[in-house]
Amino acid sequence: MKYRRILAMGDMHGHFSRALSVFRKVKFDENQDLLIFLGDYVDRGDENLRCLRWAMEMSEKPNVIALRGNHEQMMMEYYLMDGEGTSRIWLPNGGNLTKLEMDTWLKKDPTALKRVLKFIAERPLYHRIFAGGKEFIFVHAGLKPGIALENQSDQDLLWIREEFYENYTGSAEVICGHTPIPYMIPDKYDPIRLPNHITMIDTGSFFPHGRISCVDVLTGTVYQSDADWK
Ligand SMILES: [Mn+2]
Repeated sequence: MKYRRILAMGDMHGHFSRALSVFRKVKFDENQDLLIFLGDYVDRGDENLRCLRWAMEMSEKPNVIALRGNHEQMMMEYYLMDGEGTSRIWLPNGGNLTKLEMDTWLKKDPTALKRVLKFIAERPLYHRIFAGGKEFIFVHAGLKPGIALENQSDQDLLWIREEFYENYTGSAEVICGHTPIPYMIPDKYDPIRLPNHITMIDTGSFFPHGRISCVDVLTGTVYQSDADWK
């Protein structure tokens, strides 16, 4: 299918009003557009479950793909692995706020945990598409250079940073979240495109002046939440 726009939305991190702010501007047309969420719906915000449940709802639509981020990975391991894997680092990395919301929800509806964990487990770790004569790869964190997409480890797809940014030489355009732009360039809240075919779109949703960004990769058009939204 030929899409009118191929849209990628970056890390939300529990800032639902910012997510809604950018989504309204995008005016997503579910019959003509493709929308890919790059993961990290939860943690560090004050409406973590609203973001997660919105992603759950949206992912039911045929033209929406919701990837898994490392924060969903930590959350899933926290509930399933009893102190193993990344489960211990979830709470100190913003999971504490999500956990409080989960506790309240699970008191009211104990069956919700199963649905949440199923949703996270079913999330793809990347999405590849060919459009306009180009190859696009959407992924939360990035790719390990020199390794075929199919052979990438979950660890790299969810967590990699500098090794990818500095050494990636592939011809596919990679669109990723994961590292907030203001960590790389202070006070910058716009997506950036590196010379080696990498577009980074995590514009610091949990920063006081942060934004959530959505990019149409076919044209480079950028949509963003209002700078002063709440
Ligand atoms: Mn993130």
